[in-house]
Amino acid sequence: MNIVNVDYDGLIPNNVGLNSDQRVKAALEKWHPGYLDWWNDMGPEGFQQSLVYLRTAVSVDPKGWAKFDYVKMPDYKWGILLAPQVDDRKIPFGSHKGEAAWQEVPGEYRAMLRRLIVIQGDTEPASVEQQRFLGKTAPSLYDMRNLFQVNVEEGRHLWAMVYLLQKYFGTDGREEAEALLQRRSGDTDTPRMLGAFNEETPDWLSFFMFTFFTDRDGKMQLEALAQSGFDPLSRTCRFMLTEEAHHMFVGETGVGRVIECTCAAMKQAGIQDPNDIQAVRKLGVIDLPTLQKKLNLHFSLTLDLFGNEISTNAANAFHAGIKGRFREDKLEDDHKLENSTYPISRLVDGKISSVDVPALSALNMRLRDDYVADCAAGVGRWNRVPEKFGIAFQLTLPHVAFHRQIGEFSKVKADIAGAVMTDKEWESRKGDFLPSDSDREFIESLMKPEFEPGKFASWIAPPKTGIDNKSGDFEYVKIAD
Ligand code: BYC
Repeated sequence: MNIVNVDYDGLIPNNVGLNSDQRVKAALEKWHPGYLDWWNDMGPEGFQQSLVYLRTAVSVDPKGWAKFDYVKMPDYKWGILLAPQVDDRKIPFGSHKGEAAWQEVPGEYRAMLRRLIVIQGDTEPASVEQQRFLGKTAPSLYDMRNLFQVNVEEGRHLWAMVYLLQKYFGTDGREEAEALLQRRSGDTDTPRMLGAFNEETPDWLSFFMFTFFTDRDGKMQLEALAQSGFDPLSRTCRFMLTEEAHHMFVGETGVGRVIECTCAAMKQAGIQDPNDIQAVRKLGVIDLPTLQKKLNLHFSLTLDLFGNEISTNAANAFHAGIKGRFREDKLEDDHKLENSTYPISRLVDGKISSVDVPALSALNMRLRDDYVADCAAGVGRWNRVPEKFGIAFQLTLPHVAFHRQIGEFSKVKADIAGAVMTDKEWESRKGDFLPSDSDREFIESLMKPEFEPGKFASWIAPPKTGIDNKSGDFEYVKIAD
């Protein structure tokens, strides 16, 4: 079998030799119709017959792994692709550090591994469900195509997790694979597993913020799982990360283009004060303070995805060699952490303080700190745009205690600078920090579709370059009547 190039002959493109694994092949072929039913019911609404200029993974060679072509989304080739196996790979951390990486599930860690794979798998279809109505208000065909690209790849990431469940977890794996198609984002009876994946993505600014912030949690979690001593999980996540980069590109450039459009319109209209919200909104663009509120919302929702500050689950997963740290292989310490400490923010006597705790129990925070640093770098890049236009406004990340539902800070109300406040103060000031109903209505009023090739809605600037180097007026989606 050629591990780099993908076998396209069967129903399920793959580089895992499915043809010689009849049991798993049959299980996946049985799961396939249910997946397609889910995609047709819960995938992008109104565009299933349209031809979309999509990239499909045809190889796992980093030098050239994708091809672009027009595809109807239900005909997309959702395949199973693992990064090539590293010869003689060793478990890089935890109590088994230095032992040969596992090619089969170690019995004692089976439940822990299954849980992590199921949680990861659950987020993928959830995001498709959250974004299913956005096509109808796309600000351009370019953006619509990017949305659908993200959606089909999240679908593929579900396949990636389902492959692991079907191949390595027997009957329970099959049951979990079925359940992944049953849960629904936002459903009161059968919600998705993690909070942020049950929120709505009601408009395109939310979509861009989601792909910047929440897909970046995806990156961090996948990086941590890519370090896993369970080699098939590591290889799966490594290839998923290749695709994930584009999702964050969509978010970062999407928000960047919104800022660009706002600043250009302000400059042209001679508006100096970014806080003159009404004047800016009259230009048909999104004012920067509202953008900041959207940022506050998505950042805080995403922080919850890192779990609790002190976590025995995280300590056990690291100790077991199942889930590592961000870029574990680049860190220089003993990779066991049994005698180390790590500083985390905690509430002490009602005040937020830094406290040293055992490093093993603080691994969620370690990953979250790496995440915050990664976000801050992106926000810094956004801030170059107002600077370029000479507009005195800088976006900032709110304090980690702001607007939290999980962990230490869910017990208190804090403002964006991290000052603890009473419930009453919070009620009266939350509209300063988070989008209010009228902010939401304003954004919604801008969400008018622009489906003419090469044209863009009033509130977003065109991209610097096209996808696959296509020209500005390229018809990225041929919309079916
Ligand atoms: N919502 O010990 P703790 C992506 C639960 S995004 C609800 O702190 P742990 C993507 C927790 O399950 C990446 N419940 O938990 C992005 C536990 O419950 P049990 C997705 C929550 O395990 C965009 C209890 O609280 N991948 O790929 O250390 C588009 C105790 O908590 C939440 C992963 O997350 C929450 N937010 O940390 C598409 C990787 N937080 O078991 C895709 C896999 C905690 O005691 N998951 N709880 O009943 C993990 O590594 C961890 O399970 C978590 C939680 C980081 C999620």
